[in-house]
Amino acid sequence: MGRLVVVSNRVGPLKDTGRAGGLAVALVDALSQSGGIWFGWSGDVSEEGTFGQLKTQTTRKVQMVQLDMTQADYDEFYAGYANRTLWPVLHYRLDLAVFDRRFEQGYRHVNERFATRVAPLLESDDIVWVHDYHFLTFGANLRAMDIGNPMAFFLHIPFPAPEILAALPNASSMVRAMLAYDLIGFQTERDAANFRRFVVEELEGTDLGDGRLQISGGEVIARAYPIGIDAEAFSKFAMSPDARRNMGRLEKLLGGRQQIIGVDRIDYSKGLPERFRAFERLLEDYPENRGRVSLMQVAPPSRAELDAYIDIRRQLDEMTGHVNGRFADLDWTPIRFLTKSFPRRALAGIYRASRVGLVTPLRDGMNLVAKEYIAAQRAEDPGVLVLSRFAGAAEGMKEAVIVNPHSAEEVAAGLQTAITMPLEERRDRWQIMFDRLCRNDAVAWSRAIMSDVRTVAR
Ligand code: GDG
Repeated sequence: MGRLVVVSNRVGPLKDTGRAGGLAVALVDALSQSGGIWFGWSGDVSEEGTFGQLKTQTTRKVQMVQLDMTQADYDEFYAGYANRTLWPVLHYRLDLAVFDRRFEQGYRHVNERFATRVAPLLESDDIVWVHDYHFLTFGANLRAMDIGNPMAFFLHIPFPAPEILAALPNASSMVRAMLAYDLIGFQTERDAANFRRFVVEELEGTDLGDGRLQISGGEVIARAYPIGIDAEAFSKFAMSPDARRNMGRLEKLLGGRQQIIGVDRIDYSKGLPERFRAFERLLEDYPENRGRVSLMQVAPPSRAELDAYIDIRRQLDEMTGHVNGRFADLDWTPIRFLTKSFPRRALAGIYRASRVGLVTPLRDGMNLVAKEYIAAQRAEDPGVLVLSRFAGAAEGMKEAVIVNPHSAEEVAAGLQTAITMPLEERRDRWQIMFDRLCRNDAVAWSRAIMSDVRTVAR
């Protein structure tokens, strides 16, 4: 068995992966089985950029190799094409997308530079596994250098319907470049089907069935591999002393009232303003909840330099003030909006102390918060997950209360169902989801991809 070479925008950590979550756990598991390299951006901007020295850290079997970028690379590749063009388009938000030829050129350049730096490190029987929308064209760059190794790619975010993607200038050329990978993995069946449809309709490929595509004489796999979490470990987190301490603090504060919890990076894809509006609607339509049910939203800031993100933060501050001004009482604050992050164990305790997990993205590749919320619950008295139909997680969590996040009325009704759900029904729904999470965990996910890529490699 050859080594594994993982390529992703950000790299690591190799140790204490629990702090970073399921993805790091899965990748470190895969890497430490076969040994290998984890390659990506160092997070630093320097004058030499991708021409500078590789920053290498080695443990027994795994090498972490990182590379700087120049300021121009950062602006065009990362803040530009990745975050201002691909992120909105792939989340169906053409209204927010910026199309700028320099961004695309910068993106292609950084992909090409990264490929140039990885190529000399490869051994002939290595498997290359590339992650996410930052590196759509990277595989094609490696192939152009006559690298014949098996290559897998996994897209963590949605792949939109061809009707949406067609609005991206040079969409066909981007997707054609993706076909350099032997296996292209998606979060859901819908994403994989959208991709196959694009290849058939726009690139004259042939759908061979069973997730196989034929194009220009070659064959690739384009299938769904829904990402999992380290469910058992997270469930243990929720019983750790740290988690208990946070639970205790919260339960004291709640004094028998119920809490709805939301945890999301501040991002327009997460549907946060719609969520706050739906909570207000809950208090309007079901007034018995006034004084008895509160919403806590944990929202670590992200990409704070982009305008779209500044706007959303301002909007959320205003809505919190509005709802609290309208409904708060001496001993009850309806919305608590915390723009900070918590350690994972504390987070697990917060989930466990909350009767309802509210996960209502407008679009989301998967959404790991939905899975973590379930993993953190008490088997004897579990909470209820209210989940957007537009989160990838909805495909495999049908026992949640599934809602349309655009409809405040429907989300409010879903919340009311969750708040009033009898214990037995809560337990039944939870058990099915928890068992499924344990079977399809993060390690199973990476093993499925690694095993399939071996079957197709040219
Ligand atoms: C992308 C896709 C896909 C959040 N607040 C805190 C904290 N978090 C952690 C959560 C969770 C992670 O961040 C967020 O993961 P999501 O899946 O919800 O969303 P994205 O960041 O957008 O991730 C997504 C994912 O990739 C994996 O493929 O599911 O669809 O968009 O793990 O717990 N962690 C800590 N403190 C916080 O305050 N420690």
